[in-house]
Amino acid sequence: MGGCGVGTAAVQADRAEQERYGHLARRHPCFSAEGHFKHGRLHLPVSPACNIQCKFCKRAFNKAENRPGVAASILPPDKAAETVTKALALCPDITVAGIAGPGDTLATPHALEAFELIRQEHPGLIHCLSTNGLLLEGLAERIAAAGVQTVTVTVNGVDPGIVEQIVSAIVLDGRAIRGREAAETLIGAQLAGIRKAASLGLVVKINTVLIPGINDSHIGEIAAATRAAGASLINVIPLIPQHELSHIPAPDCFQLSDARRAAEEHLPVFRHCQQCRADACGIPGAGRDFASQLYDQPLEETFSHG
Ligand code: CLF
Ligand code: SF4
Repeated sequence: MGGCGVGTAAVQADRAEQERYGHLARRHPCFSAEGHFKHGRLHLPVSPACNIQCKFCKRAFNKAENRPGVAASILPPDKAAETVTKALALCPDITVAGIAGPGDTLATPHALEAFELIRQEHPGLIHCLSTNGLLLEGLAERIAAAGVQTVTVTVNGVDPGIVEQIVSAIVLDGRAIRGREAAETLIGAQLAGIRKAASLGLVVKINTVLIPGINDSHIGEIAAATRAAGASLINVIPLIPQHELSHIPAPDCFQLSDARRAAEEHLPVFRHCQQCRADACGIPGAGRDFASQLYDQPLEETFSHG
């Protein structure tokens, strides 16, 4: 991953932010380079369904692919705590229990139920939740009460004209919404959710999928808007071309480097993302994954991806 020049304003922003979440970042593999190579994360694939449709998202259940949205099978929330115990036996360096899918973590109650159970048995682990943000504002208090300390919100645009090219529909209060209205609603919900989560003391990281020709000139605006809402860190990840966006080539390392530089004007940038599966288990920077030992279950034909 390419290194970039960092301006004075960005350096000052980095320092201020890192003072705010440094105590977590050192123990979290996705919030600091230091943590990435030393500490592990376990993903519990408890969330089967999603409430939006991203055009690049093809949900799947299998053990062969290594990318977000893929999990071998869905874990029942009441098995989460014992799965954490097993994972810690396989990889004692795990410091983070994360839930990142395979669907959206807030579209069903499973993730919060799982965190509430894990917290009782493993209170020392950082609880980390990743969401599309549609329901974040309304659930932020319950998320904080469940012991979650770090929240990742995937924000791929803050301009409805851009987001409507990325998200085809959302479902809110039982109503399917499409096109421009869906984009406007999602952006408003994400920014309100980030504001609420940050106001409760949660550390918010932004994940942004870099999609050439759609949001590649917009990354600085995403970082600025999410920072203004209270985000502390951003992770710009390259598109995996699939589904309705399979015709768009993945960004090359120059495009990725330019996008990260634009983001870094506003927020510290995390550069080590592994684009993990929703059932990943291990130290991301160490290149060894224990998911196949942990989740040796038959495949299920149901929803996937997150
Ligand atoms: Fe998981 Fe995400 Fe928490 Fe990390 S992953 S929910 S913040 S514990 Fe990390 Fe994996 Fe990249 Fe995610 S390397 S895909 S940024
Ligand atoms: Fe988008 Fe994630 Fe939902 Fe897939 S699971 S449609 S990537 S929010």
